[in-house]
Amino acid sequence: MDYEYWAEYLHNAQRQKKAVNPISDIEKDLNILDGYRIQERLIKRRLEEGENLIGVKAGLTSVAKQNAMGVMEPVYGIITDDMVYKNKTTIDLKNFIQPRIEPEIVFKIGQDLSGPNVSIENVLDATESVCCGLEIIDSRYINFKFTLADVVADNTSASAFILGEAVEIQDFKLELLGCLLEIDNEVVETATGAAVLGHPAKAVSLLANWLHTQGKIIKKGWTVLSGGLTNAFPLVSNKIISGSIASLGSVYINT
Ligand code: OOG
Ligand code: MG
Repeated sequence: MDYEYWAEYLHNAQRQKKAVNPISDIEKDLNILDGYRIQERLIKRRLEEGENLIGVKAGLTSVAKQNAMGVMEPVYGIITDDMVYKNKTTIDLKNFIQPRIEPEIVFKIGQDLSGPNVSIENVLDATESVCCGLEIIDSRYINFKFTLADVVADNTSASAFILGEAVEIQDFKLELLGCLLEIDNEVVETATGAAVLGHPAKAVSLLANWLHTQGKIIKKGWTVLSGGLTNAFPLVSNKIISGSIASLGSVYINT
């Protein structure tokens, strides 16, 4: 399989803001490892174009998402500085193909975190701060239709994210924190931290353990998106979207 070809295929779709057919339509045997090989090449291109890697993201970590997408396993992607949008600003939807938004608990890692056997406690010990985040996902595939391997190749639909104020990790229980997603002051989705694998730090631990199998670690200073707590909500223009997490505060954007 020509991984470079498929990386270019997805890279162009993103640059031209034009959704494409899933790779698995052509590559019938595409598996998850192929997906990661394509993702690696896709990211390499973005870094060569001047973006900087700032962390990683977990996806499909909530039951809501797993059911919505019909898959069971977490998937992982890379985040870069180009994906960061400022809190309380207006987002131009022309920069996206079919954006959707989801609230997430985001970790700032203060010490290298390497597998195997990373536990929730290890993650919390290595965490410098947490914050409320909104992730904008934007599949490069027509109508968000893909297999698990396809979405891995597409860097797990990573597109943009907005971070709230960093909060030092204290003795609050992340799994108990309530979360609201509001559009024009109307609550459209609710969840608790436990919606992500029972505890959002679980997603980070799985990510560290998976990276270990690839000879990689989660590095000090990285930002880690632990996965959408709710279903993702389609973004349309002229709305105010806010995500709030108890004890962590709120993030909002205008479209
Ligand atoms: C894949 C990305 C999932 C999350 O937090 O679950 C993700 C998708 O749903 O397109 O970012
Ligand atoms: Mg997400």
